[in-house]
Amino acid sequence: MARCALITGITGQDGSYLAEHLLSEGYEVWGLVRGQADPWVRGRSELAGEIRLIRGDLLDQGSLIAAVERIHPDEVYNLGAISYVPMSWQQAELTSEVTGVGVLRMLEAIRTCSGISGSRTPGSAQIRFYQASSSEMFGMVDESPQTERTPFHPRSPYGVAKAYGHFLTQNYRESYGMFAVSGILFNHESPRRGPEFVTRKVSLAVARIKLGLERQLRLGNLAARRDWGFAGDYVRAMHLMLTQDEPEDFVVGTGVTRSVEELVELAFSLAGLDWKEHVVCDTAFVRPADVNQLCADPGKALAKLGWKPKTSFEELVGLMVESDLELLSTPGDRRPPSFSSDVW
Ligand code: NAP
Ligand code: F7E
Repeated sequence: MARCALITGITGQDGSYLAEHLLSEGYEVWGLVRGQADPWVRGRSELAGEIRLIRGDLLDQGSLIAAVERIHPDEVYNLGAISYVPMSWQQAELTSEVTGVGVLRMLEAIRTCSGISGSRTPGSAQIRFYQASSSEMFGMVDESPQTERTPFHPRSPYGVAKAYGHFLTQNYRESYGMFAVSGILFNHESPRRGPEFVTRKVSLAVARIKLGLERQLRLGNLAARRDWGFAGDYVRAMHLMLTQDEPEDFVVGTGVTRSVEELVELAFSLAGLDWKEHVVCDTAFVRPADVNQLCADPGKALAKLGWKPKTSFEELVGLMVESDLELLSTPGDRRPPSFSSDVW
């Protein structure tokens, strides 16, 4: 029988790539969707019609229990979150509830549906759980590169909420013997990235400027450094983590760090533009507390998972610029296709 996976955050960047990957591995894939509107995966997946949907919300414990009871998944990937760091200052309580306490609700849904009670019973839970932890937990780092043992010093309500979810996942593993793991993923991007994140903001602006639709791009901290990889590569690591014999946490990144300025320079040059003629620094985009630099040491993932990234930074930025040039050059209705299946 096909293995069955439930993905929260199916409408997001990673949800779509993970769903495609699991479908290609022969999985039955379910996605949790919230709200009343007819959901769709923002045209992100050719395979949208093959994904089954169930209604639920990380704010609503009952809906998560009902989803797990209905589907009986072999694996749960908790990707749902408020994931945009600046929003986490504007809606700190909501971020804590969704990105942080949402992890507790999902773990509790699995625990209760698996009939696990107070005592530690190793291996008793059949449902394997993946938590989308983040390099934002490292925050203000005093060692580089960062490993699974680097201490956390989160710099935003988002980073704090992720640290809570991370420790809780570890705690449920240790308390109840659940197969619950965290992937500490560094920034990963794609043509499906939300337009508010810096890579996509830049690739969209390059396309607009190239096509004469705009002249200026306003950005915040150009000195910030990130370890940027391709989302399509990173979802393979998520899946590999749930196929291990023992539940363990892994850092996933490329091990190479670049500044926002380097990103901008490359993206503009790919379109034959000089970034200095178009980019303006605007304090409106500077954060109350930024993470100045992050760089992964993915050594454990390379050695134990046999995972490694296939897409270079240059290829990634090229993909994004090319995709946005095509997107903005194409006239007509680019509304994405609907899911063909019903929503539970
Ligand atoms: P994303 O594109 O922002 O997607 C977030 C998803 O969360 C969306 O599907 C959204 O659904 C869903 N969501 C929001 N509130 C929810 C709620 N109350 N209940 C259920 N679902 C809810 O994020 P992503 O880039 O794919 O990232 C996936 C996960 O990895 C997130 O947890 C993120 O924090 C984490 N992460 C991302 C990165 C990265 O660089 N991309 C790095 C480390 C960790 P709607 O469409 O309904 O809003
Ligand atoms: O910012 C700087 C900004 O918003 C990257 C999320 O997926 O990765 C992501 O979080 C850097 C920051 O991503 C602008 O100050 C400058 O230093 O693309 P970002 P993020 O905050 O690193 C982690 C791993 C996650 O887990 C998160 O969910 O770029 N920057 N100027 C700017 N950033 C934005 N967004 N917009 C600017 O104008």
